[in-house]
Amino acid sequence: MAIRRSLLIGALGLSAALATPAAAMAASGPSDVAGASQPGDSLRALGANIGLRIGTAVNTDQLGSNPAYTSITDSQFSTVTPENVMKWQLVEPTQGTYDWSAADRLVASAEANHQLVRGHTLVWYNQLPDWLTAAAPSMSPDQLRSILHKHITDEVTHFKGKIWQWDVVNEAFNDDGTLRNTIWLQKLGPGYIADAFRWAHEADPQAKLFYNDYNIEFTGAKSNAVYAFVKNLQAQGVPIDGVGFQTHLDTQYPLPDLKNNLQRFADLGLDVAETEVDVRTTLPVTATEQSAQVAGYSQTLQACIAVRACISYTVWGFSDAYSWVPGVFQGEGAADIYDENLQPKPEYYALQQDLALATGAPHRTGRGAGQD
Ligand code: 9MR
Repeated sequence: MAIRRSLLIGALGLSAALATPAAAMAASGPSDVAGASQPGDSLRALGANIGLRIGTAVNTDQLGSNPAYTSITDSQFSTVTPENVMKWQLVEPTQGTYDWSAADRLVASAEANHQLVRGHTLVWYNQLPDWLTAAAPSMSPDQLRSILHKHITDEVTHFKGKIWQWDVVNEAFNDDGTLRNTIWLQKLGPGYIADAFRWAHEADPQAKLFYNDYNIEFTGAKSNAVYAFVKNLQAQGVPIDGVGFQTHLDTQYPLPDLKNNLQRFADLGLDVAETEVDVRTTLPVTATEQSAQVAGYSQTLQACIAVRACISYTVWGFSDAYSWVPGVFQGEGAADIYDENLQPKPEYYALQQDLALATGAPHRTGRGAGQD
């Protein structure tokens, strides 16, 4: 009780920072904003107090070459996800010739900084190599199956023992709950998903294997379909360990029941994770919209904190300088927790505050996420 009271007092200070980020900057000083001078207040340290890994997607062009970017990545986060460099298009640009260099650099950096790695992603319809996209339509199902089997086996084997969670299959469902009409579904039928999990498990039995998708954060046709599908995989003995909720939010859409939805998947005996969190809005950002963004980050983190099986909370990049959003949603952006100059935004302080407030919450102690 006493701990909780003192945290509340601490949080009041953070609330003031939320209201006036400039005041917070002035109070904490510029070196603090990169998380360098107060390691105990970093997201990763506060997450560690409650057994929750806090992660980011990493742009490997910036990691190592941009000192501020690198410092924030290393100091604030305890898991990293390659934003692109483990995708098939990047690792096998020419059939039979692998290029693991960028992904290997990220894995080495993670090891050096005591971070775990979320592998992303083995089976997707997007970012496939051109040679595969060109040849797949004329391949027989057996040919395509053996290419997919080889891809999964080779990639998982290459990183064996170094990946905490693999996004084995990504975005296999449509918003209406039907299976997405990909080359995999067309040629191999729905069984490709179970096969992918079995093959990944054979190559690295220790890695936690995840199904990952967007628009499954709230209950509805899509999340109900994924729920039924993974339940069926479990019934067949398919080695699936978790479901990743990407959590790409937009301030114009509500997020009704994330916590209850995470909990129903957890009740299947699965781990759950928020894997790609960002909260976009229309530009230029008004104060009202930014409040909604802050609330979006807070709501998503609080839901993860409240669900014991939620083992990691990952933002899809931390800086507006490198976000995928403006390239895809015209006129939208500012979706991240640091601004374009790599300074923390109120969204960052909201996460920090929520983690600080959760410290001592009894239901989170003893989580098996393996903190450093
Ligand atoms: O952030 C990634 C961006 O750099 C790529 O161009 C894009 C290609 O589709 O993929 C982005 O990451 C996606 C992730 O792999 C899967 N979920 C949606 C993410 C945002 O599009």
